[in-house]
Amino acid sequence: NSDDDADTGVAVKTRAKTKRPPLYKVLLLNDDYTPMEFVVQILERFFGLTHAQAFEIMLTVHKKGVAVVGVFSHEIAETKVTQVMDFARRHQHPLQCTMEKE
Ligand code: TYC
Repeated sequence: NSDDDADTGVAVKTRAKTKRPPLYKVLLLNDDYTPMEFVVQILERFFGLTHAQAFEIMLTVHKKGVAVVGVFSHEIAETKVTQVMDFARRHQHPLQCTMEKE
């Protein structure tokens, strides 16, 4: 057995490690100016949420200040953040969206 450690009689099993990529939370932050309906629209459009799901998350952000919208790979999370920030800026709303490692 090629896994044996120099014939000490101790077999050391090795196994190829399949490393899962790290996941990132996409966070939506509250502010006093962005209309509630606009936030709901963003959550439907970019995160594929139903109106009811989007409304619920919007309310959580409104009441608690922040909420996790979803968990994604680094690249997907970055895309979501960019889409939200661009869309908010185009409509001149101060809405903030960020990501952080899970
Ligand atoms: N607080 C905003 C308002 O009262 C609504 C809002 C909710 C803004 C969620 C941002 O991420 C947000 N119009």
